[in-house]
Amino acid sequence: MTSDEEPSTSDTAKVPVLVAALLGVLALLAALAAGHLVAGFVGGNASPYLAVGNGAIDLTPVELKDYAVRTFGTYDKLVLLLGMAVVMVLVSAAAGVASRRSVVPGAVVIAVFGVVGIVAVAARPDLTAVAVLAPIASLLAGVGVFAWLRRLFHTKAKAKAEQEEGPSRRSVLLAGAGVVVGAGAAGAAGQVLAGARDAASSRANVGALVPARTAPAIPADADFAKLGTPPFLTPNKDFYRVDTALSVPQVRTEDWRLRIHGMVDRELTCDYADIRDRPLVERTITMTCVSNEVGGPYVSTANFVGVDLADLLTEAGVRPGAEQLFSTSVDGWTAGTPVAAALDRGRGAMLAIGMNGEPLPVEHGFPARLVVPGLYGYVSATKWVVELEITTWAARRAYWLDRGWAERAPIKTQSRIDFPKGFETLPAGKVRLGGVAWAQHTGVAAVEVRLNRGPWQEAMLSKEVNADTWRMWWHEFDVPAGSHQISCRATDKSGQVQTGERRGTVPDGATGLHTISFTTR
Ligand SMILES: Nc1nc2c(c(=O)[nH]1)N[C@H]1C(S)=C(S)[C@@H](COP(=O)(O)O)O[C@H]1N2
Ligand SMILES: [Mo]
Repeated sequence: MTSDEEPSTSDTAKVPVLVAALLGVLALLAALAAGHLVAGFVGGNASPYLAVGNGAIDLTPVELKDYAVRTFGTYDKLVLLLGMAVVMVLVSAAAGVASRRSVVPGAVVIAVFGVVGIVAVAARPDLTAVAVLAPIASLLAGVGVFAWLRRLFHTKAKAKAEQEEGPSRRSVLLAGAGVVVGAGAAGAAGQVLAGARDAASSRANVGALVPARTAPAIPADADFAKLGTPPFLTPNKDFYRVDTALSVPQVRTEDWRLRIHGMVDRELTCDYADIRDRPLVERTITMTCVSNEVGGPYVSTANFVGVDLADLLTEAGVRPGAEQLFSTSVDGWTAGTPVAAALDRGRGAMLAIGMNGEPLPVEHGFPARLVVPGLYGYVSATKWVVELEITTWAARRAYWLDRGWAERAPIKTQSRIDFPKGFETLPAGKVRLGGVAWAQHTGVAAVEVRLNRGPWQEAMLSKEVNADTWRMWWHEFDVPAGSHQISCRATDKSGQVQTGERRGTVPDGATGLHTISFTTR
């Protein structure tokens, strides 16, 4: 008999350490599952695990966030969720062990988890007050299951120690297995229930969004996809995605409202029908993220369908002195756009509801988002948008501003080499290279390339679709065997040549020339 099982006075009979740890983990499982089940009724994003993860993202210091994105790329959120899971399992196991003498330490740890969950859910602007029922269910299930299982296991240990008849080994194991099965069933039910109420089913009912004014057809020579550039229009599934949402906000058209207020003559509130029943326009626009490194992938092009932001704002009547269009997403994320850019009809800022012939995909902001040609997404492209406040720069500060990014951020002229790939080995002789360039709102006039720091040579450009979209380019060099380097640079239609000065993405977008190395033999 180990000292762990040493019989002593009544309630100090201890279960083995591993069993004690398992009790903590089972209680955690029950808690998460109960929360997930209730979230199925009150809104999927109320699931405490997701809510805590979302809260963690908002609280994460910028340096750590940048590190996570750099290190894990688009897996950063998965890594966060897994990391949270590991920490929770370890803490729960430790709590179980700490409770070998008394139920109190474990119950306290579970209660603390519960309170963190309640705070995280209550802090989510896209959830209503009933949503806290989910973390409350977690708390109750966690403490309840822990106390119950612990009592069962400890009674058994004590009976064994005192060589008395206690609960059978079988009933104790069954209780543990029951918790696992019950948690699985509750979790799955929550998933199904949330799925039935999520945005996808609402989106499936939207039907065709037929623009009154369609965008000009994309000419066949608008890209060099056959050579290796991206296709001119990015399919929705390939369109880059950048947002702070761990779980995609689920907004149904029937629940969506857009409120326009602040420095306006009359407040407006529109529902989905109000927007889709207007004459819709379609525009081909290339969006870019300020976090795109030189040569990076966060740039894509789509046909957006929606209404002119200028029309909506003019209906509300923008008052003199207004500077900032402060837009808010259902998940609380915010962006600040110059009012002048939103009102400028020549720019064509939109409240978009469609993308490439479909309703907006849920990840891209369904039911509605902003798209402002020529401005980086973080200052213009609010997804799941629910509020437009007309205000000043001094009155409101948008999400990324307190995290080191600039107040104004027009997209910088950039060009990228898509082929050959960096460090590729090719046959010596004629080497074809190509890629994309963008200078939104001014337009790309030329792309030049150079081999091994030689003279700049002008590349062949694809047909221009409009000044707000990217242009593809290609060129050919005669290359002897050896290792080589190529760079590209774009010139916009105002004659401005893309700067070669290397700067990082913070505070207002990276600059520098995309340069790659390859070998020929
Ligand atoms: N609600 C919300 N909208 C958002 C963001 C966000 O984090 N949350 N990110 C912005 C940023 S930084 C960019 S670049 C664009 C990206 O839009 P996409 O994901 O559709 O490509 O959305 C913008 N809109
Ligand atoms: Mo972005």
